[in-house]
Amino acid sequence: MPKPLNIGIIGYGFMGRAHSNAYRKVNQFFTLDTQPVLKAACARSEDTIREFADNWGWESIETDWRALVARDDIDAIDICVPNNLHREIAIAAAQAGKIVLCEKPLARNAQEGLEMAQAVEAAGVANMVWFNYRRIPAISLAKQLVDEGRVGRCFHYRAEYLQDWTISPELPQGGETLWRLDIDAAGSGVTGDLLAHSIDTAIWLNGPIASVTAMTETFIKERELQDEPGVVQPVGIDDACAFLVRFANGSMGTFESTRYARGRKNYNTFEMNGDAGSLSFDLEDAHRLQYFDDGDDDHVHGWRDVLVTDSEHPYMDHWWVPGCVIGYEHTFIHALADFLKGLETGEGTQPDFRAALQTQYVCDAVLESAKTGRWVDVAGD
Ligand code: SOE
Repeated sequence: MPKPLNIGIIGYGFMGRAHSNAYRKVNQFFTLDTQPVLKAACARSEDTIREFADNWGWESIETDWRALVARDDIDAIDICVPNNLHREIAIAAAQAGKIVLCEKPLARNAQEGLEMAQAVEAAGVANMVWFNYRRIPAISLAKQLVDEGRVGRCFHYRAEYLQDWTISPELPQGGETLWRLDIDAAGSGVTGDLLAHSIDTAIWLNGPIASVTAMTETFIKERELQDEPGVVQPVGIDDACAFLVRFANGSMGTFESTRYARGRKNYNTFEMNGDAGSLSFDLEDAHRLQYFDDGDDDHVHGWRDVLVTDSEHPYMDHWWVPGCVIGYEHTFIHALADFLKGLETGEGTQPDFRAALQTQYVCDAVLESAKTGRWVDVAGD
């Protein structure tokens, strides 16, 4: 019998649902010695969290996260609330001896992230940030190919993360569903929300980022508040951000993100070009990895379109027969399976808070460079 791990989740939105689904499914598809138990769900509104808990099978509810953290029957706290609450909850949970799982980005800025990393390390509790895109089989395969030397010496890394859902000036900011547009809740706009994903993937595949130069733009300068109709306030977030980087390994990178790319819904792409080969990925075609091998014979030199659904591919032996694709929600199941395995072996799972802090340092450097117009060296531990 797997050992129960009692989970207390805080938040019920997009990520509350994605994580709940992972807790429910992980033991069906992965053989593990640990079984997450959906023990308690927490949010301020009793009606809302009751409905959420009933839908997903959470055994009990709380309306105060401090009460959840104080419960003896909770082993792990999962933070799925807006970014401004991550720090306080994570530190309290760590001090209470709980395992801490946190939705990305780790925090609003590196200072908050550092305090969180120090808290989990001081308490000696397991921790992970849900940078789920690492767990897309095609991206995990890209990592495998990089580690096998198939890209070789990397010259270029290119990432784009484009959406289009904030173009309307009528869209309000703040409140329960639009906190990503509120600078106080989110900490930044596309930099912390979307580019954090691109940066996490880039560091994983191509190593640390040494310095950056950036520009940001806020296209809609003021918006009504969702919670106070008629009240209009300046917009503090970056609607779009583009930056250049120098990686520590000598390669150069370009990153671009916006929520104003009409027609782009969740266009999260990267390309790497090395002396031995190239890799290219697009989230809107997530089961494919494009690979160019310079070692191929001349007469078949060309990009390979690898359909990443075979049992030899990362994670795919847990799913269906070759050719049957999996989806977005599976990335959270993979992250959870890796986390539980890391707990069982004592080896931990990446990215933990300390690793996710490196992404936070890059985000801070990007925002500073956009303000000063100068190249900024990325801070580090
Ligand atoms: C923003 O629209 C968002 O929901 C991000 O917050 C998620 O992290 C991203 O993966 C999908 O887009």
